[in-house]
Amino acid sequence: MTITITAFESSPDRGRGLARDMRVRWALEEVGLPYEVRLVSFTEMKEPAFLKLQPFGQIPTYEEVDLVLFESGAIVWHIAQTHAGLLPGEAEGRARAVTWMVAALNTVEPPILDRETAILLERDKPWHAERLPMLDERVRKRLDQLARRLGDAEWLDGAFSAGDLLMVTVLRRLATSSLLQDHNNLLAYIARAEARPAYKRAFADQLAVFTSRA
Ligand code: GTB
Repeated sequence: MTITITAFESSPDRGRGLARDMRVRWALEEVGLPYEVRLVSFTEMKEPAFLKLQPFGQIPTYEEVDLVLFESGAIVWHIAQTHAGLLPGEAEGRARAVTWMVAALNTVEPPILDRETAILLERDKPWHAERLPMLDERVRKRLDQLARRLGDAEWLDGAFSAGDLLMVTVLRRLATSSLLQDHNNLLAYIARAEARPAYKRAFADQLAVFTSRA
């Protein structure tokens, strides 16, 4: 069974693992599935052939025999559901891990994205300076809540799960800001995840796309 995913041919993050193919690569590495990567340009992503795979013209996509998936969360969930290593065996533990997957994408990521979008695309707007502190505050609130819940635990709910995988990829988007600095436990949580061999393999592979062209 060949699995093929798509990733940016030229990622704006220059291989820092911030684009969403990183989640899928990492999940595949965690469960030990081999995969191929098809690199796509921004132009290709908007062409009809790609839109058949991903109606919004975005990476990542996932192809496995006749199955085509998009949405990084759905792809990670599919991988986690069909292979051991990313979800607990018992039903309640699985449901809690899925809850953390959804929390990462639905509750923690949106304010982080709003802030990122404002910084990248709205700097020239007359209201930018007034809006940014409000966006910072929304992120801070989520980080405070998450840090309180994580406490001294290693992972969000027992053993490492797809919930941690998604949460860490979301938190990493704040790496260039100072917002994480107030929470040593979140910094340690991210570092613990980044130390996993599967994470390291996934990171190295996506970085190689950039360094092989530099
Ligand atoms: N909800 C979808 C999912 O989770 O799969 C969102 C997919 C998505 O946003 N894909 C982005 C994309 O294809 C790449 S990951 N954008 C091109 C477009 O929309 O035209 C987002 C991203 C891009 C770049 C960085 N970076 O350079 O730091 C970080 C994150």
